[in-house]
Amino acid sequence: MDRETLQQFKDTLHRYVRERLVPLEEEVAATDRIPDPVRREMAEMGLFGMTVPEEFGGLGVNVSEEAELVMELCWASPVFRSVVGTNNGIGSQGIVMDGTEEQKRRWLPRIASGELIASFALTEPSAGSDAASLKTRAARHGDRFVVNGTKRFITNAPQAGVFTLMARTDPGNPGAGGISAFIVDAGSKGISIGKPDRKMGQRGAHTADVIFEDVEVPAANLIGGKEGQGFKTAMKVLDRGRLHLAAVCCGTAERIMDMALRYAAERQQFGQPIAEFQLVQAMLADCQTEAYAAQSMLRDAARRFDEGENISKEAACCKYYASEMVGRLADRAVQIHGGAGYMAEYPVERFYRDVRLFRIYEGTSQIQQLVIARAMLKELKAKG
Ligand code: COS
Repeated sequence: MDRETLQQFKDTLHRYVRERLVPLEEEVAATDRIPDPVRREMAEMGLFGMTVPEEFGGLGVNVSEEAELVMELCWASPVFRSVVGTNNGIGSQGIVMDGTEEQKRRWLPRIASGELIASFALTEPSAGSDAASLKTRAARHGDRFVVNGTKRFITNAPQAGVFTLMARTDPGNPGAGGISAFIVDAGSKGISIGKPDRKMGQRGAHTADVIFEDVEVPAANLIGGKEGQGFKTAMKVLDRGRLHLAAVCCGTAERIMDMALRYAAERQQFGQPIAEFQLVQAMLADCQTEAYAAQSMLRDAARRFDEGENISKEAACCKYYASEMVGRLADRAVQIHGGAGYMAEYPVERFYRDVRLFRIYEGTSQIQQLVIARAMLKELKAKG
């Protein structure tokens, strides 16, 4: 995307988010539902297919551009981003990165247009952080696989049209090498979706169990046509997803900071705006400094990804730092609001709950630390 087009797109999003999405936040939180017209408008803007290559009907943005657009979108409640999040991120990228030409042609255009919602089905009741221990089984029978198992906390599952599914094709290999990735039509016989989970926040964004009972998946839907590659596909998808998530955290942080700053500038105590007090200023300054640090990390890692560098370690650093950063910002913003910050009347209370998820999903902070430290040790070994 050239600079001018990107800037125009950002400007459009900037207006759309403030004029259309922010006024809907309360309603979405109260009804736990994104209005259908919003989904349609997002589809018309191309938001479902930002990261899908142009030849398959998407906008084909690189990670740097994706980060800028996602930061813009996340001025509004993060649940709006969630509508398009999986189609651009973990739901589609397995096909984009490792799918065959035929698989890309068949699935990506409908994902890019928003006709199909793409979900990522990795986590299971007994396999969360230890993703390689997953038990869902895909047993080969000639030109098809038969899938049995349960996936848990699957984002956008209730709306999903297609799943990127990780399942064990080699029962003799209990580790990462026994796992394969599939494209599964959500309408396949034998798939049932659990009731949407009741969550701490993020009302309007839905997660649910997905249960597979003797689901037949054509062998043509094995991503890349190769068994045993599914864990690596999932890890690559998560590397990119972690940069996307860091952008979500950075965008949300800007909004939270704006709320804190405006409140501090308006709220009078002891005869003056509380923003005049140095202890409040310290909190504001810490918010700004950390938000800037996270954005700088993100932009650096995104550029290096776009230049073809392996940035697994940096993506984990970004997701780790940005999600912890936005948690600290939300906490300070509530503190600056004082009693009002604890009241549902002020949006900062909702944001405080919403951002708590970012330190957990797509790899907890502890998993990011583990990925970072392992990479450091590997680099040391390579240096000798
Ligand atoms: N890119 C490509 N390949 C990768 C990779 C990456 N980022 N990370 C790991 N791999 C490969 C490894 O190279 C290894 O391949 P070989 O056996 O050929 O060497 C294989 O995958 C297994 O890797 P590893 O031994 O590191 O796997 P572990 O079981 O130790 O697990 C962690 C690694 C913990 C990092 C992984 O399970 C993980 O990310 N867990 C969190 C999962 C998660 O984010 N869940 C969120 C829900 S999904 S929204």
